[in-house]
Amino acid sequence: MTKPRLYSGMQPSADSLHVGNYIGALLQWRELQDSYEAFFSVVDLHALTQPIEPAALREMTRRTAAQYIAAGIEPSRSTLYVQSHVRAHAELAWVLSTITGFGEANRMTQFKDKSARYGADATNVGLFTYPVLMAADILLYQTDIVPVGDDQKQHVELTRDLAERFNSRYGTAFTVPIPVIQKETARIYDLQNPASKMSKSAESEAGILWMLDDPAVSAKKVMRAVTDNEGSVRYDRETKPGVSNLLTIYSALTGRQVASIEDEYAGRGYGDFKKGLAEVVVSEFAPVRERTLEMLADPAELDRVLASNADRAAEVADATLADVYDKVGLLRRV
Ligand code: ATP
Ligand code: LTN
Repeated sequence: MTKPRLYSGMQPSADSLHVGNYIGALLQWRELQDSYEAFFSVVDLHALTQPIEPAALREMTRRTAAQYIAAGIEPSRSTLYVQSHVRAHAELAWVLSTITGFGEANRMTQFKDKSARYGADATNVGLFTYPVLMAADILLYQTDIVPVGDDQKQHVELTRDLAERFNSRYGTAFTVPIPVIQKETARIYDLQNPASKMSKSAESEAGILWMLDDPAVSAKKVMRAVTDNEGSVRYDRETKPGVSNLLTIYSALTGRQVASIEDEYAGRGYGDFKKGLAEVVVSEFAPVRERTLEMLADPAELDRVLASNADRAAEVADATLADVYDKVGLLRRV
């Protein structure tokens, strides 16, 4: 029996992924790759919408791919590739842009936020059409489910609208995908500022646990995490956001229930709790970091794996694109 298809991706916008990316995305991807035919991309074309040095982009693309693999995405089982290696993405995005309303694109809140932050002159058209490229990513693979964070839900809704619009205007070419939104418990906050989510683009590094941090640095960041004055290890997102965030990380990395961790540390101080968490973090990420660095030491081998996965992806993507080109009436080249 054929498995349903899954698609997801991340931008190569930092040298290292962080614990939020790991818990909120990679852990679930790894789990889902058994029951789905999964496609995971490093969306380098999307990364071009932000100012980025060419050499740095190349390096971050390899590093992101290596971290997917080190975290357990298996390139022999799932198709793990670089978006720009499959030309159909840019081509389908063009066709989809011609059925996307200007007003419809203009309602995307991520674009509104980012363009407000940068100002009109620093905002490029690529940022505006970003969700259309994302729709192309998803629709090329006849995707059934798209696991994403809450912030991407609107983009997947747009993808559904575009798929339905195309199918009814030109005949069915696309599977209409369903967004699978991660639970609130999968949201990780900044260790220094537990009101905002841990983010690659945060101003200070102190609250971000990078997957590739030296273990001693990770431990130090955990020990310095912001807590509160109450002194009891207890989950309460409202009044104890710092401690609750640490409990979430502890629970996600060990698979233990929050209540059992609370019990273990009942009557003990935050120092003990943080020491325990630092050990958990280090034992989870030290091997991931080592595997990543090993792969990065042999970039030619990594590039070969990415190339063969891109071939596999292109086979699926090209078939969808050919069907779309036919349906909209582009003359077939003989
Ligand atoms: P930025 O904040 O700079 O946009 P980011 O760190 O949020 O970057 P993305 O590339 O937007 O990372 O997200 C990649 C994946 O990681 C997405 O599936 C997203 O939902 C997930 N993710 C990112 N940050 C967190 C977080 N703090 N907690 C849980 N999941 C997260
Ligand atoms: N926009 C997403 C990254 C992304 C994606 C996708 C996610 C690009 N294409 C297709 C799922 C499916 C982000 O910023 N996290």
